[in-house]
Amino acid sequence: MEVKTSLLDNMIGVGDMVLLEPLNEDSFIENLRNRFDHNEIYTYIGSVVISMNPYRSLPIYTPQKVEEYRNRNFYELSPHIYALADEAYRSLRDQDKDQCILITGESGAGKTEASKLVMSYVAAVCGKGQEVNKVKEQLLQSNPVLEAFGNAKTMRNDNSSRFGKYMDIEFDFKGDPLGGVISNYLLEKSRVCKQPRGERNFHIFYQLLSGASDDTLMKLKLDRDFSKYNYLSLDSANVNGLDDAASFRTVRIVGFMEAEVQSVLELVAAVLKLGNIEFKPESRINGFDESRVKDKNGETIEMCELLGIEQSVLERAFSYRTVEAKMEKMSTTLNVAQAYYARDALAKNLYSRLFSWLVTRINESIKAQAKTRHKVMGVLDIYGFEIFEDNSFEQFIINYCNEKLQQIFIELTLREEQEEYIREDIEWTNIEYFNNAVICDLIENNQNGILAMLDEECLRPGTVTDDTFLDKLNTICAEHQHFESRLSKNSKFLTDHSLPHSCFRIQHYAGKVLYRVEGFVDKNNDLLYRDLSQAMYKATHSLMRQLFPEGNPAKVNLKRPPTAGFQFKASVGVLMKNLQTKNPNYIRCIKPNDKKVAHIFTDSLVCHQVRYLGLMENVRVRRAGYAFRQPYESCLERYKMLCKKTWPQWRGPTRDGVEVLLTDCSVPSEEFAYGRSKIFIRNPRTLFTLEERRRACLEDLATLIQKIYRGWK
Ligand code: AD9
Ligand code: MG
Repeated sequence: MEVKTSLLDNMIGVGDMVLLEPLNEDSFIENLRNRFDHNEIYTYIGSVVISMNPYRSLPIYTPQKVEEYRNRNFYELSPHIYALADEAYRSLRDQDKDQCILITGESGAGKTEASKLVMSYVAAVCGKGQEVNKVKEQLLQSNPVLEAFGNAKTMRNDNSSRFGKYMDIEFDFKGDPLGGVISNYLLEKSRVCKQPRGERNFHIFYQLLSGASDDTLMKLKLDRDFSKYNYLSLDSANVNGLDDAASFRTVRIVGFMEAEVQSVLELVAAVLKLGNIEFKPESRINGFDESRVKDKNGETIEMCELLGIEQSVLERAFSYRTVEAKMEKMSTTLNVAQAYYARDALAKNLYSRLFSWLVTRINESIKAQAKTRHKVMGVLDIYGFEIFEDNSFEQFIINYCNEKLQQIFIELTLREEQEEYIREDIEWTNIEYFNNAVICDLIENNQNGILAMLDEECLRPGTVTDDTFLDKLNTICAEHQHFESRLSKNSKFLTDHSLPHSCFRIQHYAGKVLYRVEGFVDKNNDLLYRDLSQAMYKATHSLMRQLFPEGNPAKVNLKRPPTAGFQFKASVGVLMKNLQTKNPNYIRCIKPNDKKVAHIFTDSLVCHQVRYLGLMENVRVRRAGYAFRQPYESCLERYKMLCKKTWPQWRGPTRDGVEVLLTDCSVPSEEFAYGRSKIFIRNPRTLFTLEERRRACLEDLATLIQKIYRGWK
């Protein structure tokens, strides 16, 4: 007979922080460290999984492990991300509840890896058969291609996601996967043209140049040498542990047609070529400098050949710009700086639109066929909170998103907890903790939030600069308790003269972040001169045309497109609404050190993350209530062997059976409460004791069976 191992077996430290005695920050971190040192990277806070990044591959994701965790109760085995995935999948399949897996943590903490582990676990345990396997394969294969185009090496993470991703996996009533839908959030497109020191451009550029065959490169008119391309940073072109050439081969197998792959790669090549186009001034009689393409190495010609654009059309778009005032069109010249600006804007737009197109195209191939979807599991893997020395619009957006996620964590954990107590008629006292709604409001309030003011500034006629935007913030946000700047005009307080000029600081839930306003207006505006989109629309390359629909002269739309901030806020709003309808499962990822190496656990770094993730508060909430709850039927079924009166069969209401059972096992009455349909147990230790007794019982039974068996022989 199989003897199951329980959570108590070989336990290093405590597997559930709820059991920690005494509970304080030091003991919390000590427990994490102790477990981390013994390769136990997962620890629970009730049903929340804390995941420490081991920075090396551990043998804990084998098919045997999958089998071990399959169909087992959450607390039965030692903490593992598979236990959470299993629980979520089973509630979806058996209890008809839509689920979402929310993975949070800072850059490099292991969110993307965790999301892939959850997906591969669910793929391993759900449904079988040729058709189902094809669906699973397609879902899993979407990862490498999105990572190639959307991830890059940063200082914090060699494979940092530079976009947010949410994936709904759809299931039928049996729990077989039908397909999926991916939503992507704001790609950090500034990286296409410029990367911070020590960082790289998106992986695909390096993968293409190192992994493609000579023949492919020749067709794309590309050179294998990274140093030939202005847009590729050289100081960290080769990253330890990343095999660009090998990754390129995996990227290619995603279910695209050969012609589509070719056409995507042509656009990637076009971006590289764009970066090499240079400009020179040409003086005009009236004294203005006008920009001209300086084509020493034929990059412009090659780019035009690749895309089927007439060279004169492209060159003109880099020298002139049509402005429309009062319905009249006028042509003005671009100087050299403006031409470079236009070139980079085109490269960024081309790349980010290509990325969105890829997501749409992948969605077409993974979407559920005909059958109606029954239940959904959403997996959210979004860029982590970022605090750099130099923080710009991108960090502001990323951190705003993390504020929203924290908000939903607060709302859902508390709401879920409270609602259940009310539903089950259980007494409950509130626990106070910091609610970050006030910071979300500072950023997103429709009237005077930072995003609204940025939009107002971007749309205002007259001279608009990053400094006028900061002036506005200084006037309007001056008195907000989470906003600081050097010069808050109206403010009687919070003017911090130690802050640099042109900066403002927000006290996020995760810490203070200083933002430099330079580039905010421009990045939010995200302008692309119409002359350029019209030039792109004239290309014979059909994907290129598709990416610039506004270039169609027949569809001249004078309305300006929504700003980047506005779009992001709207899509985050939709995401939050979607998440709120689902049952949340949390994975809180922690990064053990800043060196990206195994075996090092830096207390101060971990402590900071524990604080801002609100993990201590999480334990307190969990401890104040009941750590464990189970429907009467399952509780009785599982433990009835511990009591003569309930074994082998209890006749009567199950609630009474559970009462008889717990009394018989001498569980103190303050340890549990009887809800309408469930038993609530305050301390997981009680549960572990029951589990241990049950296991001992099973062992006795196993010995007995063996004896009988031997007797027979
Ligand atoms: V970011 O916000 O996208 O910059 P993530 O997604 O939180 O970040 P990621 O999952 O990419 O971090 O993990 C960073 C690296 O840590 C990975 O590339 C792995 O090398 C390493 N890692 C993370 N989790 C595990 C794991 N469970 N086992 C082994 C891991 N290595
Ligand atoms: Mg990631």
